[in-house]
Amino acid sequence: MDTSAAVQAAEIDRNGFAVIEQYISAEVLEQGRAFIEQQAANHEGEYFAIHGIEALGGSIVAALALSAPLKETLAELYHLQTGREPAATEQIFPVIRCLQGRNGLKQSHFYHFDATAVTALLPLFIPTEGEHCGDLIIFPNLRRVRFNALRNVIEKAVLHNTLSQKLVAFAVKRSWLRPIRLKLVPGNLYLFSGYRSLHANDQCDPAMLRATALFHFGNPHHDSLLARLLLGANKRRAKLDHNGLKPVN
Ligand SMILES: O=C(O)CCC(=O)C(=O)O
Ligand SMILES: [Fe+2]
Repeated sequence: MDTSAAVQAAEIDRNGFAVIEQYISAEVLEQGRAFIEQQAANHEGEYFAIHGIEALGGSIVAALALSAPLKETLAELYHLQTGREPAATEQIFPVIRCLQGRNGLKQSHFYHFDATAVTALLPLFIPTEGEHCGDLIIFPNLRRVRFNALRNVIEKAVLHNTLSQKLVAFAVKRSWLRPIRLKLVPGNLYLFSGYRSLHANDQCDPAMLRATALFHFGNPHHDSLLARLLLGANKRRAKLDHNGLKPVN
């Protein structure tokens, strides 16, 4: 077994996250930033996200999503967390999110569980000035990975609806709840169980850019029609298949 994955899995269970410092070199970070800057120029200072390997084609984020070492780490974490092997066809689903402008504020404190068991977050641009710098906020490991799709859907309906999201955001902003707040450092890789942990990002100054790459891996409900119909809205909106690739026409 990969011992570093075992250590990371134990840290995720105990502390809610694990971090690999300087996961990418300064040079690769610069390439990632250049890609973000190019994309940001097309979005007039407002929030945008790009989903899937094809849409991210040629970028360093797509290259990481296709890299064997990252896939091995995430597959091992999936195995350690769920006791099962991921589906043989499972691929990493990459996303970049760029918060800026007023719309960026609306995308903050948007508490959710991910569809996939393992989430790796690679910050590319993080504001360093001001009261709010877009910290990652995590309520770690609130639930177990469910292999029963119906149970997952019911749990999500209870924990994960507009009202509960607003309540959680309200309570966090008033410090009534004290989740983990991670000050993100560009180039580090943050690992957590997005499926088990309610999470969101804190807001940041609308004049600043906050850009993160997300690598989602291991959908426990990959073979469930029910889950496909009711969940995975992001991918449906982006007209991508489960693995983030354009379906063949
Ligand atoms: O950008 C972030 O800090 C978190 C984004 C996230 O949780 C997601 O895209 O699933
Ligand atoms: Fe997430």
